[in-house]
Amino acid sequence: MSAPVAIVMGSQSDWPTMKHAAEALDALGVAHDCRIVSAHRTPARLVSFAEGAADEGFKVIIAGAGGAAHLPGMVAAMTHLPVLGVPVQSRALSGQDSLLSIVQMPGGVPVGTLAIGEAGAKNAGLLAAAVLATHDEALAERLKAYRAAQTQSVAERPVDSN
Ligand code: RP5
Repeated sequence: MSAPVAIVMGSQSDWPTMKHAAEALDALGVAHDCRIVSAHRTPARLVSFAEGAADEGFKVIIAGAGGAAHLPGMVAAMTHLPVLGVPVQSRALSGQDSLLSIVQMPGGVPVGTLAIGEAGAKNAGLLAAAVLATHDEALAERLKAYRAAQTQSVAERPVDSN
């Protein structure tokens, strides 16, 4: 069976951020396929991926990019699958360029946009799992256990770290 989640990113340089989406999915036992798909450097690969994503068996796509981050919107334009966008933190503008590029989609072609950087990537993985869990009771139970463990890990009082 093919992986239900595709994680695509515009560059190898996005991987240190996007691997947090992969790690969140790993923690929940959700298979995923990670690929570099650049909207401007590999446009033919972008079209091939986005047009074929549903036929490949993907159910949710996570797309991360930085700067003029048109990748998530272009993917969303060519598939009916839900697309979760992750703004990668850029050097020049700290990811605010990425965020605005991804979040400001005109009405009609949605991209569900997460926070800038690692937190956004992690939450994209968790959100993709939550979408899949609506039709997968075992995954829903793993997601509940993940959240319960997270709650348990929070101490009631702070301690000195040194
Ligand atoms: C975007 O340009 C990528 O998503 C990346 O965040 C940014 C910089 O890419 P590199 O120059 O590091 O390859 O396409």
